[in-house]
Amino acid sequence: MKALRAGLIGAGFIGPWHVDAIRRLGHVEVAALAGSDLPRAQARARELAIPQAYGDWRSLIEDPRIDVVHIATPNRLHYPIALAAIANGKHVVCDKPLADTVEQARELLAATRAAGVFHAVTFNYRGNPLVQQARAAIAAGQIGKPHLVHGQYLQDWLLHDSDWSWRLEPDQLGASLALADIGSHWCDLAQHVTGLRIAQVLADPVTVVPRRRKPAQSAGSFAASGAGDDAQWVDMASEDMATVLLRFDNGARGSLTVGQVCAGHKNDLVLEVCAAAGSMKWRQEAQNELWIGHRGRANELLQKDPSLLLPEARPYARLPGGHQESWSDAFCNLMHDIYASIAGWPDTGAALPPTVATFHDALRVQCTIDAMLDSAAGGGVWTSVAASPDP
Ligand code: NAI
Ligand code: SOE
Repeated sequence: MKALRAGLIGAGFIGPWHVDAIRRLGHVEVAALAGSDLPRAQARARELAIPQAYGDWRSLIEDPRIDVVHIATPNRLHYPIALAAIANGKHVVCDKPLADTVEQARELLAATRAAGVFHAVTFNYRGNPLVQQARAAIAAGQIGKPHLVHGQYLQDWLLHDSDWSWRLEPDQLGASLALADIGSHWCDLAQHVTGLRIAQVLADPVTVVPRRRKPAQSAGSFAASGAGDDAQWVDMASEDMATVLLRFDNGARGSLTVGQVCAGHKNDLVLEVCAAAGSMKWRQEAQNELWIGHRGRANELLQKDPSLLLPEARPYARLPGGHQESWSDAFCNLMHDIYASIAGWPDTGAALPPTVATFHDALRVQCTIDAMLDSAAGGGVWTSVAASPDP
């Protein structure tokens, strides 16, 4: 494979996991990092052993040595950075959500096509071996035609009014909180696993914590609550919880509950598909198990074990049975497929591995979240998801 050089923009929580996954591949160098100011970027680059630090993302995307730009900044920066990186001929790996609006996501997709660069969004839950097992089993007709696709994505790190993050600041987040931040993962996963498309939605978002104390210094996601005496009360504009009814393009019905104010749920993404001949359920917090439900015999709990998986899923289980795989292993699986695709680009374009969510997939998710917001703005009415162009 051609030796590639990656540059990371934004090195908070997820950025270093991009670096970890890239490094585990062994043939890609993480050559530069950009942060919001130079001294902090230099300190972070030292911690992560990255040779070059920039205090401005524009310098990184203008660096001719960089082949692939990884975007791991707050959401509102994804669009301008991705657009500029594409214009500079870089391949782009953007964290989710791709953009703030459907129009921006469409523009980014069109720009990648005009520039001929590789594009991916890290919908990383696709990288789990048992997610790929469920996908392959459903595609092979093992449980028949789905009629119900339902689940949840629940967290509790925003339960207290003293919990704070840039995700609560509209100028950094965008129009939506829970739906865009975690609902986006679920919508991608549900469509990826079933091969169906969410066609219509009826959404009921709500802001459970209407006012929060913004600390002078933000602690970041999943940090313990910590507003001190100097905190300012701020009114919340976005939803921290939502229930959504779904209609899929094959007539299947569904529902999604998202919430970041649900005590005890840390990163609790659950997807269940009920179909004519059986059901399947995968839970992120128990990611090494796949529940398979039967009508006429005992249910099964498939433990992750490469020797028991379908050929399509087996490569994603890197360890033997009984050796648990984790969130970061799934992230690495995704990065493996991304870089294998980039190495063969543009020839690989027509047949990307299933784990690779492109800007096209991300646009579809963006249209879905947008339809949910429109549904709520219209008073809770069924709303069609706008069509996205063919891949
Ligand atoms: P974070 O707040 O921990 O990190 C963001 C980083 O971006 C910080 O280091 C900040 O200094 C930096 N940054 C801010 N403005 C910048 C600028 N102008 N130039 C360069 N760097 C800048 O946030 P976190 O949790 O890492 O989220 C980042 C993005 O990744 C978000 O879009 C989020 O939705 C996504 N994410 C995805 C995950 C996944 O599972 N795929 C997991 C966590 C986050
Ligand atoms: C916070 O809700 C967060 O870090 C999301 O931004 C990620 O996308 C999700 O995977 C974990 O939780």
